[in-house]
Amino acid sequence: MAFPEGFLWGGAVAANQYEGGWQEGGRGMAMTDVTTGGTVTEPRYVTYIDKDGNHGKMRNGGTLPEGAHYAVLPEYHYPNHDAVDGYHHYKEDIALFGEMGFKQFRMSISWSRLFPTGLENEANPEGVAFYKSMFEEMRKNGIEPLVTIWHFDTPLYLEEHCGGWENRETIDHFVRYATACFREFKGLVHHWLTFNEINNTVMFLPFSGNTSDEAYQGAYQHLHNKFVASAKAVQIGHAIDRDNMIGCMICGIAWYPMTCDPADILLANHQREEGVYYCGDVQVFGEYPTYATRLWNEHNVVLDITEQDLVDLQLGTVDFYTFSYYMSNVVTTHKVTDTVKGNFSAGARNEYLTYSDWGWATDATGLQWFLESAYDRYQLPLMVVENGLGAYDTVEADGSIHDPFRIDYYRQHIEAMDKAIENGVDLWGYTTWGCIDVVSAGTGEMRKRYGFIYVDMDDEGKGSMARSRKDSFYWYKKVIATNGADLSDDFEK
Ligand code: BGP
Repeated sequence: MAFPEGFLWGGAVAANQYEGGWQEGGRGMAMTDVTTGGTVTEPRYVTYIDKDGNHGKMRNGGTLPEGAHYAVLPEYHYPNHDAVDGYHHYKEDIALFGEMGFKQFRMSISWSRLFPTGLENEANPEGVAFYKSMFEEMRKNGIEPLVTIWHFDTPLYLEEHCGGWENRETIDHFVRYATACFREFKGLVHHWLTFNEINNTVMFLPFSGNTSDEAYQGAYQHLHNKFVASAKAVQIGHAIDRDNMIGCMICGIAWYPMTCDPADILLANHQREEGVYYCGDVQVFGEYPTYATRLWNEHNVVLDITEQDLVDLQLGTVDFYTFSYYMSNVVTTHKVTDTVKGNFSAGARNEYLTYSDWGWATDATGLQWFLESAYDRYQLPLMVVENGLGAYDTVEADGSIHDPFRIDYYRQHIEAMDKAIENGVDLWGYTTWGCIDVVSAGTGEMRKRYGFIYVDMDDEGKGSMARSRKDSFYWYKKVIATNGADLSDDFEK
């Protein structure tokens, strides 16, 4: 087996999907607090009260009607409010991660727990104390934190009253927040990621139902502002602690052409550029790639970019490249008869692959392809910081949970990483997604479970929040103990 000594095995969660405690410790609200639960076919909605006092809902990414304000409405369930109550269970959870032998735990800081509206000058001491305690708990268990500074949770106040990421001023608010993170957690954290799946803004725009030029204009400006915010944070993070390593995080979908028709090959390349490479190229190389002009022209986008922005992008390039990997998707210029129906997956069905209950293609070879092509392109250390299978779990009468399908999924993907390392890829770590069950980001469901650790909580918010070990818990523990050498089905309970 090729995994190097010191390989960072572990798992990942995000604050809004894990913590809960939405009104505790002085935390302010985020968009996820006004987002309902959905299903694989029914989208999640953002709720509001309009200017006449009527209750309303809209697709995430939509624009609030004139005079309306975001609101929590009594007729809906908001799964992120309590999530899986990591706010009160983190010590127990980190001990379980320690028991599995985690070397690294990826989590995110809730911006509005530190800066409730986003406008404050100083970080909220209760929020700071909470994360310090989490990091200390990790240290006790021999686990290195990998901290995502932004994981889908801009303070709601900034979104509602300040124009969110389309407004340049959000850059300064983010920089103040990131600076507080680097200062307060200096010495406790050395590995950081600025923005989770930064490329989703453009790659997933078609799922919002609005692909007008105006929507692209907003999305590309939003991204530009995040690139600058990230680059400034990188510079500050390096200045505060020379030991800080700061990376980017890209949603790593492998895009394939459906046929060998040259038009399909070109389409797949263009899709990779727009959906995946655009962001990584700016964050790694510190400047916009040649094809950016083509992408902007396709949608008549004209960006507000200052001279200073260009300098910042150059000075704030990332130290390593990380990505999530769940699936591949297929594109074609030909007529498609068999389509995929899932949340955040679409297009032609790939006849060589199997699909999860949520319509995501299981494709471990795609992970090897992604690793090899990303390393070839960037020549930076890589980490796979999310990977996993969202699936239904059944709790047996004796409390055990058998999840051989999850073990199989992980085995295939670990073998793919192993091959990529053998082929020369400098891969530092692997954090599986939702190492403990969390609220699904895409659908808001609890039943779409990823964890090695089961959480007793359902889609209606009923459950004891008790934690229990699935079979995959014991299997992953063995994988880590053997540094990836033993992926067999044998494991001891
Ligand atoms: C990524 C997100 C995560 C996570 C994961 C699984 O896009 O970074 O937050 O949730 O996808 O997606 P889902 O929860 O929709 O199954």
